Amino acid sequence: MLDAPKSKPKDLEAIARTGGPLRRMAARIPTYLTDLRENPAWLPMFLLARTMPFRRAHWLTAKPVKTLKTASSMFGEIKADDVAAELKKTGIFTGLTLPDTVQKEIARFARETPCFGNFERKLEFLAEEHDEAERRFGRTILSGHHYERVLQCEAAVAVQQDPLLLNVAKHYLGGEAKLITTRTWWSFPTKSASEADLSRASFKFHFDLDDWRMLKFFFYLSDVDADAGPHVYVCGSHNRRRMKHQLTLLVGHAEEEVLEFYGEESAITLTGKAGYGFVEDPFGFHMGTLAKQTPRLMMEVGFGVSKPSKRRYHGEPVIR
Ligand SMILES: O=C(O)CCC(=O)C(=O)O
Repeated sequence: MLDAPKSKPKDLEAIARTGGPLRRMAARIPTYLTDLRENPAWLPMFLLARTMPFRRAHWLTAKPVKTLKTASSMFGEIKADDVAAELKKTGIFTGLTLPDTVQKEIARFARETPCFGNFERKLEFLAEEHDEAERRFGRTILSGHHYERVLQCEAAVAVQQDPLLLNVAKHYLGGEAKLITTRTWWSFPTKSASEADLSRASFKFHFDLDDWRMLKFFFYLSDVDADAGPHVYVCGSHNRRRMKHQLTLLVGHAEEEVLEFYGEESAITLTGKAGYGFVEDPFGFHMGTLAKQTPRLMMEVGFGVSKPSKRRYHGEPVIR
């Protein structure tokens, strides 16, 4: 058998996992420039939405929302205002479950539809061929996104369009809440990830800054235990930020700095069976850990308050 390959330095996944902060920022410059060209209002958001005074001012502009009677939801009788109240308190709500048939159908789609490795369209392969793809492309492949292909999956579109999601988003973000992302992706365990990859991956706490106010629904489409790359969220970090983390362009910070400020007990590791779902304010610190044993399949449906960007709809960065 061939030796497992090591990542090339220009690989975005490798830079994100193992590059220094400046290298990580430099790798994102083409993406930032694209966002700026598409929507010049992105720049003030990018610079100011990380500071608490500007964020709070922006939250004051949220349009009120009335409790409307909506069509029935695949999630049952969950009340949007209860979810929003929990989100306001802790930044996360963990009580969502996809119906079995929906979860199975999206997982089938994701297995049978080729994905793009490490955010690169030229690394196209089926999830079951992951090991072979690493050898073929000579790369460590940690992720595989389906990008716009997810919209060919009726079950995934049904989740995206479920009335509970928009209703929760409106109750939390305000009446102007709108859909901004839909993506499915694999996180792969890889024999070729070095110990350094594995240990650095656990220092990847970050917050998202794609909009002034955001909300992300995540659904596991495979069973996720401690070895399958569980998502970690720091409760309460959505509305409190140390000054040092407001006055830097970096969004990723060292685990010990984050936990020292919010307390170790604030970090929750989300494990669950396929179908398990949760919704979080992604301004709170969070991370996806590296899958060690089994691949993780995840779906995200995100909401924001500004004009949606074409690029971020499926989480695709710009690579030059
Ligand atoms: O893969 C994960 O669990 C985290 C994803 C994430 O960090 C994000 O969407 O910002």
